[in-house]
Amino acid sequence: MNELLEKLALCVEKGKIDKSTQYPPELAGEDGADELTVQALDQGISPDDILNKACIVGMHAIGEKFKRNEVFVPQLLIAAKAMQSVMNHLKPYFASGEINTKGTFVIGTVSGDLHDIGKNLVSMVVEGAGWNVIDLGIDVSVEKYLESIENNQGCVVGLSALLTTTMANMEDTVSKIKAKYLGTKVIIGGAPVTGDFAREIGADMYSADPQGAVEFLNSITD
Ligand code: B1M
Repeated sequence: MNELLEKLALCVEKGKIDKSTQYPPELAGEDGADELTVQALDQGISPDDILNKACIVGMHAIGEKFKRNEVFVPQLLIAAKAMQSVMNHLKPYFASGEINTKGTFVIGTVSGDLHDIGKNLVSMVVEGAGWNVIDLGIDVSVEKYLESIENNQGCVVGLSALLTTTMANMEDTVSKIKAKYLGTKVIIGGAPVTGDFAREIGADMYSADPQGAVEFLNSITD
């Protein structure tokens, strides 16, 4: 692989945002994701390659480590920040259609639930995997999900819940989505949620972590 893209993938994985950031200490003073993305574009490396061979590679590596409990929430958050600094440069290419996303993922925390830290992590890791993410936020009503599905035909939907009490709202949301848009795939997650619960309420997938959601999404498109 191109040496510059390898370096960029490492910056995303390690959370090296730009030259001025002191984290991680072993890369202090070196160019970060921000500068390397500019250099890659200047060298004529395609935005598609920057996304697929650096950004996605770095986010995949950190996502796998998080899944294996080798790194924790702060490391995942800082990697997502580095990923965002790459995305800032790539945004115009998404807008012009020069880079195609893998699909659209609509995510939100279900009605009555205000917890968003886990949902935000899933959102960032999925975006880093090359998906267009529409984040509906917290306390999302069924109507808001349905409206977003209507406006983004073919999207995959993600629901997060952190309270045992709002798991009932998750069930209601899944059943109303399936009643109106049967073919729409729904992934659920959050600390109290389980695979058994997902099967019980007719969701297509339960994932314990962001990387599992990415694997499911990629399995749909592959
Ligand atoms: Co709340 N809270 N909280 N809280 N809170 C819990 C969840 C609780 C377990 C604490 C406890 O009692 N030990 C408890 C729930 C008990 C239960 O339901 N059985 C609880 C309670 C009771 C409450 C309130 C009712 C407290 C009160 O007001 N009396 C209240 C409810 C408000 C509401 O939602 N209506 C409340 C409020 C809050 C704060 C606002 C103060 C704050 C949220 C801030 C925020 O999110 N911006 C908060 C917090 C921070 C927590 C704890 C401490 C941490 C949750 C968290 O962010 N974890 C939590 C206790 C705990 O877990 N130790 C607790 C880190 C996060 C990365 O993990 O969200 O599980 P998690 O996400 C993981 C996976 O689950 C997965 O990926 C993530 C990364 O691995 N995942 C998905 C998540 N969503 C996914 C979706 C997917 C796939 C994977 O696909 C779509």
